[in-house]
Amino acid sequence: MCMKTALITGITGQDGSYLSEFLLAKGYDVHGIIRRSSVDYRERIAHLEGTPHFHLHYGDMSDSMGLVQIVGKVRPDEIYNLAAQSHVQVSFDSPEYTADCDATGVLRILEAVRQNGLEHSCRIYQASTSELYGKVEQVPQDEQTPFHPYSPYAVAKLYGYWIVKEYREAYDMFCCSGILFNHESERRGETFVTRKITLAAARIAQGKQTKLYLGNLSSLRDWGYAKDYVECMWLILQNKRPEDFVIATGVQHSVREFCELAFQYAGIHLRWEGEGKDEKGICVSVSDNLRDMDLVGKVLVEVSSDFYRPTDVVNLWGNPAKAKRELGWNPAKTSFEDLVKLMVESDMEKVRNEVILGHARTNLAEYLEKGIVK
Ligand code: NAP
Ligand code: G4F
Repeated sequence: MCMKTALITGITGQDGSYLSEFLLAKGYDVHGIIRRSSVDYRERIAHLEGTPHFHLHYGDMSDSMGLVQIVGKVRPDEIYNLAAQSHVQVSFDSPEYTADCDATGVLRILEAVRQNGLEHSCRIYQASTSELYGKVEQVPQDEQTPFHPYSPYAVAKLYGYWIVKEYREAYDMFCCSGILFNHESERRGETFVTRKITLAAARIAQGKQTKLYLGNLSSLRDWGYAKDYVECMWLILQNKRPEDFVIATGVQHSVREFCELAFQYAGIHLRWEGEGKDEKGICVSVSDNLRDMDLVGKVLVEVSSDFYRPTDVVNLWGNPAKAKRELGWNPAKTSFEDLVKLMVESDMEKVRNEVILGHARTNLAEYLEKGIVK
């Protein structure tokens, strides 16, 4: 069988790293686009570098000339466009950059394919998002639910969604959007709420942090496991017809519930007191191994308005019926409980083995205070 070639933008991200592993295991020749940076820090794909069939190219979603060149050189059978400024809160601070990367960037990829004459041979997956539903008009959300984007990030991604649909219809290209609901993992960026919580729970349980500050605890999400979701990206491109799919678990939880369970897996039982910005998570008991840590009765979680957004999406809940029926994808492979557990276990281990570089990255202030990093 002839080896297929895939090009992944955003290969250094959470999803890019899992997708690379998935495609390499399927026998693909995998090419990825990375950004030049002053620090060569590619933690998520370091284990793949130097292996056969894994290649990296410098490029940027804001640089169409570079993208045209890479696509022309690689001549991929499949492109997975995962690169994005993916943080919703950051999109309020950098709206123009977010639009350039997340909206116009999609157009640049589509045009790079067309300009290299690959529009009828190359299939394109676009990383779309449940954020498109935004200020939701229906729960749960499926492929027919109207969009109501509610952040600069979501507005940019909406352009990506429509330009993909437009190129599919105008030029008969096989390009599709996966409307993915939140998916998390041990490799999730540390400022997304789930990872922020599991890392804090692990650090508090090991005496390396005293408190966790969060924003809206009542926000509801449909959280799945990233490793399960990359399979679906691939399935969408193996489908007979180019179509868009909602990818979700169909189960919804609040930030508060995620937090409570994560602390529980770290050996800390929380009780909630107060409401809104005055709500607090207080330690009511600890597991035997944490008994000498003096945590009981202490406030470990507080709300800070720093983490509130100008407009927040608060009720995401996906209906994955179409993906289940037409792609044979199993949305129930990893339960919410298993997801939280595997993230906490991984962070417990990481915090235990924190080396100076990693520690300085997550807690520079503490290291400066101790005089280890000048
Ligand atoms: P992520 O961890 O933040 O990774 C984003 C990737 O995009 C990184 O490799 C990053 O490179 C790259 N990137 C950012 N700006 C770029 C630019 N200007 N040029 C080239 N590369 C650039 O995100 P993720 O969680 O893996 O998500 C992957 C995609 O799915 C994103 O498009 C995201 O918006 C979308 N999505 C994610 C979720 C989710 O819950 N995870 C849900 C729905 C949709 P650096 O490493 O250099 O920063
Ligand atoms: O973890 P989050 O930052 O993820 P968000 O905004 O849902 O975006 C993620 O999922 C999208 C799919 O729906 C992707 F398109 C996007 O790229 C990204 O991967 O926040 C989740 C919820 C929000 O309602 C937020 O207001 O948690 C709430 N939250 C409460 N406290 C917090 C915090 N979010 C963050 N990041 N930090 C907090 O302290």
